[in-house]
Amino acid sequence: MNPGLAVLQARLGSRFSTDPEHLRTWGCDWTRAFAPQPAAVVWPADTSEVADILALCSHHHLAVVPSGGRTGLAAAAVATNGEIVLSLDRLQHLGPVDLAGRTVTVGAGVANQALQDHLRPFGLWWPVDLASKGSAQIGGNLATNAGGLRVLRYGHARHWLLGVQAVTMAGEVLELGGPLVKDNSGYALAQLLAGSEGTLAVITQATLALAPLPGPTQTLLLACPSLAAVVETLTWLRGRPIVIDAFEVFSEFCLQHVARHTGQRRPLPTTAPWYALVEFEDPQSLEIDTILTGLLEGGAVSDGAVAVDRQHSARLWQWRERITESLQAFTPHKNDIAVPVAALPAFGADLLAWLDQQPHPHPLPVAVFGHVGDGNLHINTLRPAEWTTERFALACKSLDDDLFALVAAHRGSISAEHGIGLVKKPWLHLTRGPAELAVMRATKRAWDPQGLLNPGKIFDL
Ligand code: 2HG
Ligand code: ZN
Repeated sequence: MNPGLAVLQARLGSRFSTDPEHLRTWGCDWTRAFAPQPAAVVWPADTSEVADILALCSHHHLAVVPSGGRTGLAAAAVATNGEIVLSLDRLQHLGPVDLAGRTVTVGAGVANQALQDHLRPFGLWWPVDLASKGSAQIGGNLATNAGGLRVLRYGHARHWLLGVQAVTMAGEVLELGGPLVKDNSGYALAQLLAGSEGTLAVITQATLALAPLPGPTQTLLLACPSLAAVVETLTWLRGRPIVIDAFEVFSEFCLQHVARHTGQRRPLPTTAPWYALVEFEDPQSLEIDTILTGLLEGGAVSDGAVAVDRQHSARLWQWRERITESLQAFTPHKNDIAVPVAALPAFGADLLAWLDQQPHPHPLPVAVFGHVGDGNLHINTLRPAEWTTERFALACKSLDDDLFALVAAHRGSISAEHGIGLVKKPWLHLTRGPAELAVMRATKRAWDPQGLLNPGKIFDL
């Protein structure tokens, strides 16, 4: 056994665990394709303890996997190989809200929802809005550059990051950026950590930029005959004098799963292959009914519902927000791809034609949903009950080869918002060139020369 484990245990006492239940729970995220096998889990109390632990692990050559709310879908927070899982759960500090600068500084372990609750009395929020907001933590939101439901209007987590306190694998505490709105002095290292998936340094605290809470909004659920019609609808709406907060899509197949899972009554009297869920700021100058009539007359929308109050809006959102949980029982193989928004109709047609070609008698059921306004689709392949996990994994691997080639052909990305982690690593070269990958590897070596921090994630060295 590595002697570093005994030293860690002696230092941390009950905040060190090798309990198999703890190893299983903290050793993985929402992905299920990799078996968690960490050596131990540690729960540091503050940044200086994170620094001590990392210095000690470096000294004893122990690899470390940083762990937040564990809601990731790319296995970036899975410890498969005897690593120490470093949980940020205890870094719960919620700093005072700086109203003049519209910033707040919080611990990495603060849950996204807890942050929003802290900000609401001030009429502010951190506009990274995730379906998993109850568990997902700010450190993880930043480390994965989380996207979510409002990227169309606000952008990814990276856009709302002013500074971080982060600890390198050598145990050095870095203060990168801070409440300065303008700071053009050299490389933006805090921004580099956003999306680095815990491979460069461990974020322990972040200073976040805040936005005013959106005013009253309107929610529309629209039925569309094709993915092309969904994009046409987006284009039409973008030509109107309205501010669109979200523009989401899901297929009839997804709707059926949510209906079965939640027992909700269908939202519209008619069915359609696709549905768009749209939210925009209440337009002062335009009647919502005028907008719906315009959409129905244009032909890209076959039916629609306007939320009459907040409860109705929340019910409409459930059709989109509860898709992931309603598919969970089918151990879905997940994909998260993006193409330029304008390429979505052509990509969608190719995607559907390709799905149709899959070998029968076992065409795999596929749920397609996502953030159309960002050109981002989630493609979840469901495992038929009679298929073994191995057979399913093999089939999905070969489907992924084809799917990612299609994505690359449409100048897309193999990971729009979930990251690369372990899951997408084999395909990164399809959309990132050799020179770019070489710079990424050199960057990793500069931050973590021993390669001990979240090893094997994004790429191999
Ligand atoms: C969402 O948009 C999440 O709901 C999860 O990114 C996507 O479950 C998925 O594949
Ligand atoms: Zn998503």
